[in-house]
Amino acid sequence: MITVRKGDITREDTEAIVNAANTGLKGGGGVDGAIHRAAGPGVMDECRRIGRCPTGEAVITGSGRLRAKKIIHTVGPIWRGGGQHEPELLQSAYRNSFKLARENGIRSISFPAISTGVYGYPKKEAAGIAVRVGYEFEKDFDEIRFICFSDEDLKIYQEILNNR
Ligand code: AR6
Repeated sequence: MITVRKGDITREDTEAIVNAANTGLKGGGGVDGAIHRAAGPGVMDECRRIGRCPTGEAVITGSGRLRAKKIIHTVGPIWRGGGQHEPELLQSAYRNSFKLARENGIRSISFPAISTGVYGYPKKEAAGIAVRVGYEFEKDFDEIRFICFSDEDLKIYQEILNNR
C-alpha cells in the first residue's frame, strides 16, 4: 500500500524512516537536521563510523529516540539543470533505500521528498520518480508512506497518485 500524508517525518511510526543526507553523512539542515535533533547523538556517532555514502546509495543506522526502529540515510543528487544524471541518481537513491530496507526485513517505511529542498530538484519531477519507484517495491512492503512537509508537496503527490 502506498500512502501520502502531510507531517514531520521524525514523528512517523513506520519501522523505518528515510533521511535525505549528504555524502559525508555529517548532518545539516532540512530533514537531516530535524532527524538528528530528534534521534539524539547516537545516530550521528553511527554515521561517523560509517563515514560516507555516495550519491544515489543508502546506508542504515539505528534510530535513537525516534519511534521508527531504523533510519535509512540516502543521498539524492544536487539539481544542476537535469543534464548531470539527476533523474537516474534520484531513482537510485529511492531504489537503494527500498533494497536496503527489504534486506533488513523492514515492512513499512516513510520517505521525505528527497533532493527537493536545499538540493533544488523540481518538486513534480522528483515526486513522479518517488511514486514510480514506490510502485516497483509495493509488493515487498505493507506500507510505503510519502511524507510531505508542505501543502504544496501534498497536492503534488496526491495528484500523481490519483492520476495513476
Ligand atoms: N519532515 C519531512 N520533510 C521535511 C522535514 C521534516 N521534518 N523537514 C524538511 N522536510 P532537504 P535535500 C522536507 O533540504 O534537498 C541537508 O542539509 C523539505 O521541505 O531536507 O535532499 C542535508 O544534510 C523538502 O521537501 O533535503 C544535505 O546536505 C524535503 O524534506 C541536503 O540538505 C527535502 O529537503 C540535502 O538536501
